[in-house]
Amino acid sequence: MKILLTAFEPFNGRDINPSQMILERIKAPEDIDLVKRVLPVEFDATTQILEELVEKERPDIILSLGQAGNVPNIAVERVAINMDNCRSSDGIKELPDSAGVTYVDRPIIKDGPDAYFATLPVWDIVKAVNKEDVLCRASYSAGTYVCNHVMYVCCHLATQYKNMRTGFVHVPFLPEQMPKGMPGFCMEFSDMLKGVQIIIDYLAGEKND
Ligand code: PCA
Repeated sequence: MKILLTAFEPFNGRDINPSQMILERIKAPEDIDLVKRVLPVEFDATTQILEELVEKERPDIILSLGQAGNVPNIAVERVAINMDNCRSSDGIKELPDSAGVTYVDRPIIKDGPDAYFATLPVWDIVKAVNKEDVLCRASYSAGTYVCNHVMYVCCHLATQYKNMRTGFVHVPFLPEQMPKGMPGFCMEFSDMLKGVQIIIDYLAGEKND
């Protein structure tokens, strides 16, 4: 079995992205071909990279990782929506992607479905991680930035490559990423890494049962 694991480069002026740090340290389970790829935080480039990677590697599973703050838990995303949107929810600020591109309410795939659901077993993953005392929850929004974009593109590809399943996992802030003096949620790196390794090991074992 082949698993494609993706993560993201740092973005928004930060110098680390824990999703990339996790990807670098994840160990391939026995008998699993684990292909790793760090993606730029760019809408258009990720679409092309993923299309080419999937065509070349033909993975059975794509698991994508990214970072999202404001929660204390690992978040297993259930839904990706057909929308790229760089605008903050108060309508005031816009965060261009790392290529300088700003999209507002733009469909990812013209005439694509409004949403796709993750095709990996979200509840099984959530239970497997919590069982080992790492806080993990299902999430019903991956946002509208490049993480949601990647999840949507992977779900769309999974409709073309019928044996391929895909899902997305957000990890929270690391303690050192927290703005000084501001209350908020974060998670130790060792817990994030443990949680994602549990997910990979679970997916590797699942098909062998
Ligand atoms: N998080 C961003 C993009 C890259 C990342 O790690 C997001 O949630 O869209």
